[in-house]
Amino acid sequence: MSHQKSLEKRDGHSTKGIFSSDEPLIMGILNVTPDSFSDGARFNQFDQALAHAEEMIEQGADIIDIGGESTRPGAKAVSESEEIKRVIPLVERVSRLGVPVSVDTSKPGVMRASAEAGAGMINDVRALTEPGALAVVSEIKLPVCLMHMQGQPRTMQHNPSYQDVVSEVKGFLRERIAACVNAGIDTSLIAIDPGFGFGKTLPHNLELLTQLSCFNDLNVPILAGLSRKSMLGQITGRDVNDRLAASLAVALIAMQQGAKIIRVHDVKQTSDVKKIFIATNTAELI
Ligand code: 9MG
Repeated sequence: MSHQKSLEKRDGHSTKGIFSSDEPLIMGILNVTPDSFSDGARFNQFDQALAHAEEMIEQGADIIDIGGESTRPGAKAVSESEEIKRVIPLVERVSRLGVPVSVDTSKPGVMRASAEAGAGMINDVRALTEPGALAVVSEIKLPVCLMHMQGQPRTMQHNPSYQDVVSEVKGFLRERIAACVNAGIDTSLIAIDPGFGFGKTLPHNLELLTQLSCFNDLNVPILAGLSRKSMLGQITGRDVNDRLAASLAVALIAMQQGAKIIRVHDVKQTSDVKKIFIATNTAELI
């Protein structure tokens, strides 16, 4: 059965089965922060974002990840009401396009509003550590991705330090899975993410990538977000808009290590990588 068919439908929206796919899923990134648009007017931003979501779905996105607060190093926080204003109308509209919408947020109020607007998943870079977040996700019963971050976006790249990055990140994620289960969240609704670039140096990121398969024994799907990240610029010397080849290379490495969701900007090209990965991993060919 194809992964599309394996996605369950609830009230017209694909939800629970989001993590039951055997094939890697492509999560297309849709940022709705003011700096992600060519024009300042809000209605124009909405139209541009919607058109971008439609394009990514056409190109093979399995999930659209909508975020209204930048998590880049040095980024400023936004209020809950501003985040709701930025993302919820789009969540409502994009949810009708036939693929699950994930909402990249750490705020319980945004999580609840997203569920009401038809979102199919929560992507939390703070792994539900904000007060009230665990309770809301337990109540709304949406799949959730728990990401590791050392520090906070504004300062996280100042001096990241670990004794053993893989075991510390894994230990944190194991604890957060346990916290979710204690709060009543079913393990079938949980995914994890080591958080490439979130409070990590290049050697930390490389260790996590080359040992990503170590996270498989947490028995929940792994999400990997490496697309255009600065670690790729550090390796190749290329500017953020010139990191496609590097992003595709690390997407394939992540798939080969067992990542089940790949968060990317370049959906069309990553879809081809996924096809190559599937073709070289199907039983008939082995
Ligand atoms: C929102 N966001 C930015 N980078 C990310 C990453 O690597 N993983 C996840 N889950 N979310 C991210």
